[in-house]
Amino acid sequence: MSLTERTHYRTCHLCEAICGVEIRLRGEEILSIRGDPDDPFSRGHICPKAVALRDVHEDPDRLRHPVRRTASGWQVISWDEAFDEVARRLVEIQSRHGKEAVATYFGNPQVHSYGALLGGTMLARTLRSPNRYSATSVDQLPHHVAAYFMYGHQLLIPIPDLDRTGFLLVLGANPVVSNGSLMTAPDVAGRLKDLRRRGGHLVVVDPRRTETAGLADAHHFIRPGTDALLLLALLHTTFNEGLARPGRLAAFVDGMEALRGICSEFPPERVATATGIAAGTIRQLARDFAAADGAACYGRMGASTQRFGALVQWLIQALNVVTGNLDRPGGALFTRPAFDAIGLATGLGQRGTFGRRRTRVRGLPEFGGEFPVAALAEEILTPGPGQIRALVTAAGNPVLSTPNGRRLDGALAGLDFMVSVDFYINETTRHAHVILPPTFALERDHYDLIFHALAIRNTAKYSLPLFEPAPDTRHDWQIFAALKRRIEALDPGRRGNLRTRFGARWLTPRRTLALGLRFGPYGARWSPFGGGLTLSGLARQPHGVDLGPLGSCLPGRLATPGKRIQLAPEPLVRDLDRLRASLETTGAAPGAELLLVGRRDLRTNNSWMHNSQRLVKGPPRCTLLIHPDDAARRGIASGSLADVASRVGRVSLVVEVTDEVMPGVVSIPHGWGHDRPGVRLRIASAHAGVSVNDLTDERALDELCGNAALNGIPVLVTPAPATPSAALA
Ligand SMILES: Nc1nc2c(c(=O)[nH]1)N[C@H]1C(S)=C(S)[C@@H](COP(=O)(O)OP(=O)(O)OC[C@H]3O[C@@H](n4cnc5c(=O)[nH]c(N)nc54)[C@H](O)[C@@H]3O)O[C@H]1N2
Ligand SMILES: Nc1nc2c(c(=O)[nH]1)N[C@H]1C(S)=C(S)[C@@H](COP(=O)(O)OP(=O)(O)OC[C@H]3O[C@@H](n4cnc5c(=O)[nH]c(N)nc54)[C@H](O)[C@@H]3O)O[C@H]1N2
Ligand code: SF4
Ligand SMILES: [Mo]
Repeated sequence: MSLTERTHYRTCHLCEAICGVEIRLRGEEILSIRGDPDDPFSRGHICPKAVALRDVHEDPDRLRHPVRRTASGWQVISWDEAFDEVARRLVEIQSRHGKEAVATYFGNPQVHSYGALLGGTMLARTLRSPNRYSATSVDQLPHHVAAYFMYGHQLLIPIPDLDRTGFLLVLGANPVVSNGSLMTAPDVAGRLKDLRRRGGHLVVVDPRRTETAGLADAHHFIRPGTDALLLLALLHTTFNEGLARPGRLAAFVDGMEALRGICSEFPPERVATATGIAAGTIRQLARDFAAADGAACYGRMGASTQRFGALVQWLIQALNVVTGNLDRPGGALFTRPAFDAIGLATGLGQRGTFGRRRTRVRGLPEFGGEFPVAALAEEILTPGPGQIRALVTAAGNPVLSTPNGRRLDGALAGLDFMVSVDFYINETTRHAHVILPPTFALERDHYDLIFHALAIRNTAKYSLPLFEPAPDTRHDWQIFAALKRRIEALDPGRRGNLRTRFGARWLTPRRTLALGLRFGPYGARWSPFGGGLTLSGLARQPHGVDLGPLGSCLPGRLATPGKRIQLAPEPLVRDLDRLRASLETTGAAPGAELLLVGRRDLRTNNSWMHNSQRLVKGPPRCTLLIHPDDAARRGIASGSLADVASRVGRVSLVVEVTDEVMPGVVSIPHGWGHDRPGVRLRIASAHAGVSVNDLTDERALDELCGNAALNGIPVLVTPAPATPSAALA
């Protein structure tokens, strides 16, 4: 019998670049995964991870059925048994200790699955606990804070107009490797080369000469954590030299004079030592930025997960506004996505929230209904009313991804109950009492609710499932829905009235998507036959549709009262005191300590793709990068082992001596450290590496919003006396 060959088109959901892939099959067997040349947005581009979609799909370590932890190991149980047990335990703990005794943690892949996103939100609502955590506070929280205060909604984040800009200034991002973040753009490297080719400029500011810096006109080393000072000095020059030209924005900007006053305190000379960037260089950079025909300043992880992340994201916006580059082609613009969650939310008057509540132990503020995850361990470990006793994790691995992961690791071991919605037994889920494994991406449909809304072009694409779900498996949303129903059955008080009950049942993620598209900015609305987007129409265009470049939409799109941009929001202005105080202490003579920063690798995806042989093969990539001067001073050579110690922990790993990092700075990638007992990731454990988050510090925060400062951690580096095998894997 000859099996038919077929070709399937879909979006790779692994990172934010949303590349189109073409998957060729014979029967159920995947023959090849390539870039889809007919995807109008990615035009055939993919990275090595797309091919590993197959490895995860076929991974024998991937769970297909619920399991319960027993004294003699993991026991497969039925879905009914699993759902009943989880619902019973959660309700029991909440009725005994209060709603806040159950916490949730949602990880990054949640955002890459519309079903998981919508379903998870429903479950969290049913749990009614204020103790909600997610990967947001080890990532992009400062972007939301700046957007909330300046533009009125946490999701109103302007996106650099990468294909048309004349000048891209990049702070603390390495999109050539990360493939872009809060800037969905397949093939960033190609687009940056195009930028240079059309005469545009790329300048990168980073304590490491990154792969992105390799494509730039200029790269400047910066001392970690000092970007806010650099930005203030750039703004100083802009104001001082008459380069402030907000143009049409001036009609709806508040706070221009206040900002000018603030910046007058920060001439380039004042910040040169602290930042490590010469005053003349800062001045010239400000002039070049202001002179460009369309310029965008863009900052990501390095500019966000640091002590002054929110200040940095605010001042990046401010630079774009003051130079008239916000909301203009070639600058930074808001998107107009086909499913417009922001439009929906602002239409309903929802703007987001900040500081409505504080964490019990340390008093860290809530943002958008969540607490900073740096507080999770102490909320579990500290006895007293309100203590967290049970945890629901979904699509996350906080033991490897949040600061002082070892402490959290220990805290999870002491929980009364933990359930994880995940298909791997990893460093976090090994602590669960029950694991509920969802289907993997190839068995479900896909639409990027979030990343279309953060893209450099407006596009839309809907992918059908490639495979039928395996027998007796569940999608994420079905797992969440089943738990929700059982919790409500045990505690009918949470059910709501008839209407909301019916709504919750009827409004599946797919129907929500269909409605959102139909009544979105390009939607068919009530018309059954006329033009306009519908879900079924999109399904017939498997390469996706192009909806055009980003366009101006201000002031209409603003969600602030009176639709005005707030250029000097009070909470951010107040936080400058902390920055001023830091200026007194930074730039002092270098001590024994080095500052630790992170990095990413093309063949990783945070912590969870290391069980693919093709992604981990080759020399170890979890290494310590150190400058030759710093290495020589410590008697450390390339290939040897070094001990790295911080306030909270110590790791040993292989050294690479390189002048690509700034003197005084060392770099370790995150997402490694798979050698913990009980982890069932055979390939990953054989290439374990160490977890950088065993060094990062839960006390190191952007204190304004509680985002973790994962970069700029002081560490001591010494030659390692012995050779732990894990570090060599
Ligand atoms: N291959 C791959 N791609 C990914 C991921 C992955 O794990 N692997 N993860 C995805 C996710 S979840 C995200 S959020 C994005 C992140 O995307 P990016 O932000 O582009 O990724 P990073 O490589 O972390 O870049 C951060 C940069 O900041 C620099 N840096 C550190 N501290 C400072 C500082 O104080 N100031 C300045 N100016 N720079 C600093 C670091 O040296 C590093 O080069 O990547 C996504 N894409
Ligand atoms: N030091 C340091 N720490 C960092 C960073 C850094 O740059 N430096 N980066 C931070 C950033 S930007 C992020 S986003 C976080 C990520 O941190 P997390 O979101 O906590 O963890 P991930 O490593 O993304 O793990 C994702 C988990 O989801 C599971 N999974 C994958 N797909 C699905 C699915 O469809 N459904 C379900 N239910 N589960 C799924 C995987 O098996 C894995 O267990 O890490 C952060 N931590
Ligand atoms: S860049 Fe991201 S979306 Fe594109 S193929 Fe690689 S992992 Fe997938
Ligand atoms: Mo992230």
